[in-house]
Amino acid sequence: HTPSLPDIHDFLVSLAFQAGDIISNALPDTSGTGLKKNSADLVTEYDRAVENMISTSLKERYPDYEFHGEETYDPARPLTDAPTFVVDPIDGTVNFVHSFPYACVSLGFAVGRIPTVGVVYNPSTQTLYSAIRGQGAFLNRKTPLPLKGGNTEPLTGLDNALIAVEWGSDRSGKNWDTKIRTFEKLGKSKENGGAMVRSMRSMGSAALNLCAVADGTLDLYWEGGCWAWDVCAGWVILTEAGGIMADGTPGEWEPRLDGRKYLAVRGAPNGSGQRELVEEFWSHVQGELEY
Ligand code: LIP
Repeated sequence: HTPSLPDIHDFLVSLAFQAGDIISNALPDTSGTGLKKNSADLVTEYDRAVENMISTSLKERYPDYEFHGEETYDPARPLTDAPTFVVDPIDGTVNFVHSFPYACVSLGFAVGRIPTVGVVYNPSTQTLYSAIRGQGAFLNRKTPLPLKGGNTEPLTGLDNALIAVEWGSDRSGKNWDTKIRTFEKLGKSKENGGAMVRSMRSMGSAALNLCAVADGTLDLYWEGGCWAWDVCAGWVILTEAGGIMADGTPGEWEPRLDGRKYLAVRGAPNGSGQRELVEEFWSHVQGELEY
């Protein structure tokens, strides 16, 4: 029989807590062992151990579903339309290695490439975000998102917005130039042709950035270069909390799960100001992101 979405949600929550235990008891080191392509792109034994635990458990319980995970990704087997678990065992590995408390396990489930179930757990703060498509998003399974204490008023422009952007791990080439020139434009005063955003954060976890936009503590998040496993779970949480996901590249209202360029905006009453904020942001993007 076909497993129900609540069954999948609850199983992902239990895996998130098990993963959280491994992450909390870990003793990572910052010395540079486990570099992937450079000193900003890390993988630890814990990323591999957590992914292995998660994929083994998922294959046992849901043998018919595909698995797409960061540490076992094979470019020859891209994401398909089949029901697929899309998993990042530790999103924010740099933070994890430095014990900066903004890392999480990100467990998504996509059907027809549509993010359908999302579970994101930060063991440092014991914060669980989760959502099922069409059934709302919640903090710690009880409190509906967006949070009452978060910003739920209409969006009125980048000058009133707290936004997240990320450096990513590519530190050269055209994409890097595009990001840095965009960051400069976003921050600069209006008299000098900038957007004068209220402020920008680069906290180092795509999944937690999406959850912060979902709960209303951030207004917007833009990134190019991250992967489906970084965003699948957070995407469901975001949209179930009333937020919208557009493409990181100007003009694209229909982002792809594996498109590697994303622009998330928080919920607002009747979506008030959401599309305008996306368009204002796009007008400041300084070039093409090529992923
Ligand atoms: C990281 C992201 C981060 C992004 C990095 C990287 P990891 O995920 O969440 O926001 O800037 O490029 O993809 O590698 O820690 O799982």
